[in-house]
Amino acid sequence: MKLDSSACFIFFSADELIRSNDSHFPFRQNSNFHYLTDLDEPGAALVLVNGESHLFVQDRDESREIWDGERYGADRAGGIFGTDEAHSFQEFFTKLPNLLKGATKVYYQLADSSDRDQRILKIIHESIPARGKGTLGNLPVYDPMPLVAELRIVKDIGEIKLIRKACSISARAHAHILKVAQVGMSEFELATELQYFMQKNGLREWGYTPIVAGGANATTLHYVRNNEVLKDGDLVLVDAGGENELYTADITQTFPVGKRFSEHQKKVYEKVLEVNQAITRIAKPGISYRSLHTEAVNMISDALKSLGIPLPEKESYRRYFPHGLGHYLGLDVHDVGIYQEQGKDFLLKPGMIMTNEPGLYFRGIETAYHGIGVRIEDDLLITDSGCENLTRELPRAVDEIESLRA
Ligand SMILES: [Mn+2]
Repeated sequence: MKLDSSACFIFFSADELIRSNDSHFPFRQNSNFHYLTDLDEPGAALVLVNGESHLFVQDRDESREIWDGERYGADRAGGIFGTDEAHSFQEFFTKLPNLLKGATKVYYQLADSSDRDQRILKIIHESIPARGKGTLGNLPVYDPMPLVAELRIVKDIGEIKLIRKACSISARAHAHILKVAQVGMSEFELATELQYFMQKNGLREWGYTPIVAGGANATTLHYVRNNEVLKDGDLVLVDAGGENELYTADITQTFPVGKRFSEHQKKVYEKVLEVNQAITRIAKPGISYRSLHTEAVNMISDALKSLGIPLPEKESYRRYFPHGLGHYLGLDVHDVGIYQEQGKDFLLKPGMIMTNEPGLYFRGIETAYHGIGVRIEDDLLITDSGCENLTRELPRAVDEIESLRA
């Protein structure tokens, strides 16, 4: 990645979000801001310009800290987070004009906060005279996202270590609920069993809203109500993962609420598992995500035919497999990164992490499989020669699952 030294990069922390009245959602830092600073406070900004880094943080304030806890403050933050300068966030908009003086372009993500956009665009506009008589027009503003995504798409050793732990604990949490799920339990109670195991083993937060979908609820791809009762004879689909220092796992398993799969459920499950396992065998550097997706589509189409489902058109499989094979994984569950570059497929490289999540869903169509939804999702780290399944501690075979359910 080539960076223009006269560019000025501006990044903001996430804002706190109100849940109800005086109560906030748990604070979750903006992923880019965390990636670039490691600072997990709200009310902060980072400016990179002229080869220097400037961090802006909340002031120390005992009257607020008594409610919300200790803050770093500018005096300490520079040393802790390794920036060249640290300032009070109160001074951000008064210091920005000076920082912009030698800049020829600005990287700032517009439309994240309209209030912030207006203040920054105003400062950019007002900087015209300060940039000298040869200046005409505003500094151009670019989205920093493509550049940051280019950095984030390949994980370094430290990041892989964090994701490996998130994946391992989450996989074992899934294995745990294979043992404790019961007929008559609510979907949210099962989510809590999973969360209990994760938290007991060191993952504090979900990486995304968990999906616990009994029976036909599994055919709603983003079912998050999780408020129904698990019934004997149904499958339950659980898509959930924990976060380790903001890096998340993303795992889905599907298993019988009772002791055994029905014949129809088992057929569907085994077809999906075959696809999942085939992808794990072939994922490696130098091939594209798209080619893996195409392989999955071909296998799913063959599977549907062998289940006796007519596929009159080329795209008919989409009714039963409406999503992609997977996505990149990292700080965001659907992590940043491109899948195509100038019309060409982007090729996998060592250090990239992607999910492998084929599924089959029988919704709204009268077949013998009506109401069955199965997804099997693992997290694959691309290595030098192939891939490593980071979530392999979760048993997948029908007989393993049935023996844990018995
Ligand atoms: Mn996923």
